[in-house]
Parts: sequence; structure tokens; C-alpha cells
Amino acid sequence: MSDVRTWAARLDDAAVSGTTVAPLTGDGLADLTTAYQVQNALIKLRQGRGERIVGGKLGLTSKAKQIAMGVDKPLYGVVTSGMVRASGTRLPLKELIHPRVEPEIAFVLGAPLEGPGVTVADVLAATRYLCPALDVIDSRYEGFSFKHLDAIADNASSAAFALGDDLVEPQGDLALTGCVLEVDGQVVQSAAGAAVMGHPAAAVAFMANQLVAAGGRLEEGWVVLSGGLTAPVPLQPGSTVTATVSGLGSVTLGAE
Ligand code: OOG
Repeated sequence: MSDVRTWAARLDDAAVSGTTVAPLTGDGLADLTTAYQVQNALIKLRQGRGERIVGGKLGLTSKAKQIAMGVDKPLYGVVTSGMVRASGTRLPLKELIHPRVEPEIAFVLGAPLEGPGVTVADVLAATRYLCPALDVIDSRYEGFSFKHLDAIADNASSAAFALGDDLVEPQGDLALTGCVLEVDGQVVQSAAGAAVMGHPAAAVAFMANQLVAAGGRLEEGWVVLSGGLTAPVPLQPGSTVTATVSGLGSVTLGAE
């Protein structure tokens, strides 16, 4: 237990001070249960500073992300009130380490989802709204380099996220929904919803089913980010990034 608290404090200090640390797998982190315990302890530190849990996030759910990070398994994390930004916000980069941004499809839940056995159909039935999201990730590890367990402990590299302003009820086939990521008006990445586990709702189902082991569930009102559809792009000073998802609208973040 003392390792769990020590590791969580190390990652939290790194996030607060904008510095990096060495991967915890080099310091003895060796199993999934402990990695999620570190994540949990990290979130408790944020809650101690007045933040609330507002939802969940998936990571490494697309091949593009897995190849970019050299990690071939998905994971989940938690998003808190301190990570929420309005679309159009300009993020001060001096508060971050080496941020990257990626486009995602977010689910706003109108009912809880509790595993085991949660399916894509269950997720869609429980979804009140869908919206495009920009997820800003900022690994606390040197060189943005980590193993699966390290990224779990670091809460899926979470730093900030923004949702589009339009909230749309689920309709059409999300697997075939197109997503385009632009930086300063230039298209830099694109994908279909199927890039995430064949269907973005499959990622939400994965999280609901994984939470059973820790006695958890996805709650009504939570937003769940289903994971980067494309490889991430570095957030550069002075740039503006926009993700557009067909039928769901756009979301924009700037950096300064
Ligand atoms: C960890 C996972 C980040 C995603 O959608 O893949 C993530 C990372 O790549 O730093 O949220």
C-alpha cells in the first residue's frame, strides 16, 4: 500500500509542477490491480483539492493509438471537473509538459452501466447524447514513453478535454461516422468510428465490464471519452485544433 501512495504522489507532483518522472514499471510496478490502485489514489488526491469525478475515459482503443505509443492493450481512466475546458478555450502551454491532442467520440450517459456483459447495444440504449471531444493528453513520463501499466497508473495521461457544444442523440451507424482533425485549418488526421474497437460504444462497454473487478460502474450523467480515433498530434503554441465528427459537430481548442 505504501508503494501505491508513494507512486500516486509522485505522479500527482509531476502533473502539478509540470515535470516528468521515470516509468513506475522501472520501480517495481508489476500488475494491473496495483496500477489501477495507483490511479485511484491519484484521483483521490485531485478530489482532496475539490475536484469531482465527471466521467471516464478510454485509452489505446484504436490501432493508430496503439502503434503510436507502442502499447497494444486498451486501458481506462477517470475524468474530473478540473480537466473540463469549454470548446474554444486557449490552453496555456506553460502549465503542461508535452501535451498532445486527439479526437474522440464522447458518450453522455442517461443511465448507469454496470458490468459484466455490457454490450454495444446496452451502451447505445444508456446514452443520452453523443458529442465530439478533444482529449489533451500529457504523460507524466519522460519522453511520453511508457508501458501499459505505467499509463494506467498515470490515469491514461489525462490532462484536459473539451466537448462540442452540440449534444446529439445516438442515430445512424457510429462505426461508419467520419472524424477529421484539423490544425490551423489543415487536415492532419482522419478516421471512421470503427477505428475504436470496431465501434466506439465497444470501448465504453469495455470500461463498464472492466470496472466490475473494482466494484465500480459508469454512472448516469457521466461523460465517457471512448479513446483517440487517430494518432495524437502535439499541441503547438499559437495553434488551433478542431475535431469534426459527421452528424455531431465540431470542437476546438487553442494553445498559447
Ligand atoms: C495513453 C492513453 C491516452 C487515448 O485515447 O489513447 C488516451 C496515452 O496514449 O498517453 O486517452
